[in-house]
Amino acid sequence: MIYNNPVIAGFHPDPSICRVGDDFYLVNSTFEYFPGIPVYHSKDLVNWQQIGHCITRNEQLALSKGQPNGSGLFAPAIRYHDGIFYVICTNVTYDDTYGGNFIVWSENPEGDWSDPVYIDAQGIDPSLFFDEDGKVYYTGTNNGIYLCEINPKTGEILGEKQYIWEGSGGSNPEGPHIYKKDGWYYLLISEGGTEYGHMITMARSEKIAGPYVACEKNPVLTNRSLDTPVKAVGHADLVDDADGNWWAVCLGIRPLGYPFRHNLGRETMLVPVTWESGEWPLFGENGMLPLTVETDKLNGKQNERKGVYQEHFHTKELAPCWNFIYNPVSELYKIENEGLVLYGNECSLSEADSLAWVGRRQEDHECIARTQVIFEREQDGEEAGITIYMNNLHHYEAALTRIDDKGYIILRRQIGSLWKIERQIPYVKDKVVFELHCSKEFYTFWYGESKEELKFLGKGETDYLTTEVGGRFTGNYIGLYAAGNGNRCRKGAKFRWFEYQV
Ligand code: 6LW
Repeated sequence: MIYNNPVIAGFHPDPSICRVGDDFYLVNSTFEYFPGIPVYHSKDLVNWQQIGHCITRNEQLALSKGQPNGSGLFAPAIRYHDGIFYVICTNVTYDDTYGGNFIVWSENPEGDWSDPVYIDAQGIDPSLFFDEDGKVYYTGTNNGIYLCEINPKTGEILGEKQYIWEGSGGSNPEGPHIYKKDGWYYLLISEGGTEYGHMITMARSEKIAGPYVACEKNPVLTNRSLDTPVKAVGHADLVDDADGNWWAVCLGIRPLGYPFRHNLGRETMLVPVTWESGEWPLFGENGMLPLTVETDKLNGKQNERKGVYQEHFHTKELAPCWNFIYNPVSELYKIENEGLVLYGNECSLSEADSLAWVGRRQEDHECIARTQVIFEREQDGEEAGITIYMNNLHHYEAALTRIDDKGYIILRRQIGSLWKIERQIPYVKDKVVFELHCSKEFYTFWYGESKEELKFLGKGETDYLTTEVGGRFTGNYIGLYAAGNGNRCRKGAKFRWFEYQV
């Protein structure tokens, strides 16, 4: 069969995977977005469905504000042992918000997951290894890779932390995972940083505490300096299938063009692996990951991405594809049977703070999003609309607003500290349909009373809403929002429906 990477499109970095019988489960990092740590399920490794999140309750943890795309939930790892799923992760905070490395666990991957059990261990990118003798080990990243024994239910560290490998000389040795095979302990890590120099390296030892000897073929997987459409390949996790074939998931990016800039974030890729007994694993095509993979080790067919995702906000809870920025504030949103109502607070979109904002990932370079919003504007400055959002300093939006007591539709673009209202069109009606066309070149906005009669509003270059221009670890979201820009909005903005079309 032939499949195309990514297997999970859009902002889905730092994947970790485990298998239980014929079922695969995968988690990703989510940084400042909530719910945190999505859990995906697959039976064939190429078609994935989201079945929930690990962090779904404000009481579980608080995400610290003010460091867009660079704080919050970093790389997680998922493991299964004796009927229990464990997810270990790091809540990176830069203020007095409580953070650090923690474990959540559940007997059911759909959740609910436990409250975090915090671990007295520094650094990021924790992982767990369940050894055959019943001992459980924590591997971590803190200026090198270290190991210690741990009780995974209490988080208690049971013994000394010891460094086991510094990597092969690349920058940022991180993302460690340990596997036991054919009498060897294999250590897999990432090096080179999560950008264009990213690579996977390995070492192995007859004892879990080492000494670890590096694979002479390192890096075992990288796309650096290669003419391939997938770049920055790294942060991998190995898994075998029920037939004994080996695979790896990893992150990769699909830049827009040249010079390389990417707007969808780091996405989850699938890598075929050959791992003969007693040998080192061989990844992809001679250690390179192609965009399209042909393999006789998988059956079935990869789902088409073409189609229209329709949302009518009829369910009591938002579908799992919808996220908030930071922990949600309940009075800022309500689902009523006729839609999603957002109550704008005093914040504006350019503030790294809790907003009346609900978004879903842009997963495709070429796609269309549309929504109908009803918003009775009663005071100057309040607005509601649709935004393509990298972070609080990099976004374009079309909105209903009120200026000098008159109703308008505006198109605003913010790129860093520069922002401008590109268009301001008198519009007195309270109801409007906005349409956002996404392409590799432009984000183009349209408006009208119905989706059949739209007028051109304006556009902005895609290049300026990319990680290389203004982002860090996340990808673009298509957001629905209401903002009071200094005052709380008098009325809620009602989003009747939303469509995402590829
Ligand atoms: C993550 C590190 C990395 O913790 O980027 O791609 C960091 N690898 O392992 C944030 O995603």
